[in-house]
Amino acid sequence: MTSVNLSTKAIPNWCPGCFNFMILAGVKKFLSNKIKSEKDKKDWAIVAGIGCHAKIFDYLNLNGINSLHGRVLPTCLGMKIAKPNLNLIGFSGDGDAYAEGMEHLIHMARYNSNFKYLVHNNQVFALTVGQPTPVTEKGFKDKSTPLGVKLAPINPIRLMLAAGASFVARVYADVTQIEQVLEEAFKHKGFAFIEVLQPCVIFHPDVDYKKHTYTLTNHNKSSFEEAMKKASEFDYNTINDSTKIPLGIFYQSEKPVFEELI
Ligand SMILES: Cc1ncc(C[n+]2csc(CCOP(=O)(O)OP(=O)(O)O)c2C)c(N)n1
Ligand code: SF4
Ligand SMILES: [Mg+2]
Repeated sequence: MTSVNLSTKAIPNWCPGCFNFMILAGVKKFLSNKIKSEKDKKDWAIVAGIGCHAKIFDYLNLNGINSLHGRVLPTCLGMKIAKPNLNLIGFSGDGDAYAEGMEHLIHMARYNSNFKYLVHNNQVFALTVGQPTPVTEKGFKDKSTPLGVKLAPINPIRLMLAAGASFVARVYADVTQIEQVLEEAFKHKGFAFIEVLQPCVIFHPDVDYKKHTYTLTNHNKSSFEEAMKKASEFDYNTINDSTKIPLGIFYQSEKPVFEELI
């Protein structure tokens, strides 16, 4: 552990019980093992979008850019082109990543820039009081959509696999899971897509993902077909007694890194 101060003076103002607290704690635990002195901090940076997830930017005492909604990925890419050795983590919400930022997400799988990307998926636009996003389940109602969502959600894990991402993982908003997946992601050379199931206790409170999750074991993460098969087990739409949500690294492969090609 380190004596480096990773906390800013800002007091987190997420709702009591918000799982963003777990993500923050997991990220800090990971960073505290990597950053041993104040001087080391210059090698690290963070980027966040706009939303509840993005407040993490205010609480982590690191350099970076609090970017625009949906623009975390091009911001990260620019930073990596300017400083290829920077250890960089991007933070998005599901709205940020899969709605406003969708086009960047697909291209980043192709570019394979060497940074790590956490998507806090609470299946709603939480900061703007809970409107549905592209991953909200069919039938979900709120004031903006009183007759309920009519479309099935996208499956971001399948999408990232199809787009050619070289590291595709999903974890629950749990301190140890976050720390461990970041550890693996930073060993990976390239873009690491990590989705975090992060229940929003206010605007999407009824989903008990956790009791349906299980950890991928004996899974061949170099097999694209295996990864697709596992990714298809959960459709982000239905949660019933037989629902199973696999967690872990679905897929990992080697591929050229954009900033090294240029
Ligand atoms: C281009 C743009 N569109 C819309 C908004 C309004 N807006 C701010 S936060 C937000 C919701 C963010 O949702 P998500 O990315 O899922 O993050 P969460 O709040 O759920 O963590 C929206 C729609 C904005 N700031 N900029
Ligand atoms: S609205 Fe939801 S995501 Fe935002 S701080 Fe509250 S519980 Fe967390
Ligand atoms: Mg959200």
